[in-house]
Amino acid sequence: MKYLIRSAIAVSLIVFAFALAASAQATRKNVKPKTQSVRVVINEQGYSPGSFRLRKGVPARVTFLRTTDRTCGTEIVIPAYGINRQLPLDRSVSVSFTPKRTGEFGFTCGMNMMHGKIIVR
Ligand SMILES: [Cu+2]
Repeated sequence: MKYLIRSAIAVSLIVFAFALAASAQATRKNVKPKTQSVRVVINEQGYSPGSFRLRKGVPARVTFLRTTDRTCGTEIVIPAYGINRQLPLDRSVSVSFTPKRTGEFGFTCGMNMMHGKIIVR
């Protein structure tokens, strides 16, 4: 009888430990990052990366760096967020916004000739 009780206690302790570990993992997965940041370089090939992902509801900082004078990417336009900024050569320009809706949102140069994509999940 004593043996049975001891094994029952041991088994429930093990189950409890697993349940604790599982819930800790679930909590970690649900924690949203406070900010997110991405760097985009404008070189002779265009935007690099040409598309990137952002999480909805998390303040984002996207930094653009134009490293060439051979493209027309001297301005960055993100219509969905009302962003339109000059990109001086070799100078980082950061824009900040919080993605409110999921979906795909384009960014372009000032003449809408170069194209990139923001994917909000
Ligand atoms: Cu252009």
